[in-house]
Amino acid sequence: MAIAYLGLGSNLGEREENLCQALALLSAKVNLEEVSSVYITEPVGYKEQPLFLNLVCRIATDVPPDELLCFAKDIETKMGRVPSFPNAPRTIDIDILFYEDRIMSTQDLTIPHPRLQGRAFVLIPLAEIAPDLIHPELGKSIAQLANDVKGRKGVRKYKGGFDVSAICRRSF
Ligand code: PH2
Ligand code: MG
Ligand code: MG
Repeated sequence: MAIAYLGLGSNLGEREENLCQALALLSAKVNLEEVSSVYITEPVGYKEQPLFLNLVCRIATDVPPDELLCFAKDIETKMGRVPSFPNAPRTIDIDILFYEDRIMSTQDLTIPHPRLQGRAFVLIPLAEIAPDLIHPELGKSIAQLANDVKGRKGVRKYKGGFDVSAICRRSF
């Protein structure tokens, strides 16, 4: 099975519940292996919006990247996300960060995620569960990237990780 890392974020509605529900919905089709702590993070890009809750997770799956993207988008839609402007507030965002050490780009999907190296809200949670993972294009570890990234002060731990097995037992 392939190992992939996903980044999740929510800044509308019941943010913690949204993250939990998205993980539960993901676990219907992929094996949820590890989930980081939840971080409260200042919005990057468009600033005039509520604080985000962010986390990352590691999954194991036979679902190929393009299908995984469709699955993630379906969950976003099911959870009430409506199309808006880039960086707009959202009930849930699910991004594919890495898929094995695959480097690929199509119209809809670029892996590794093209902006992750500049995002403390991704790198800090990722460094918690995968510090030694090497970015296949940059040749640097996640620990190094997280250490060097700007905006670290805007990312604070909010609560410890969810109980993965409890999440997978939940149904929505
Ligand atoms: N997502 C964005 C843009 N800005 N800022 C934070 N703190 N967290 C996010 O998840 C986030 C963001 C676009 O997906
Ligand atoms: Mg995103
Ligand atoms: Mg997205």
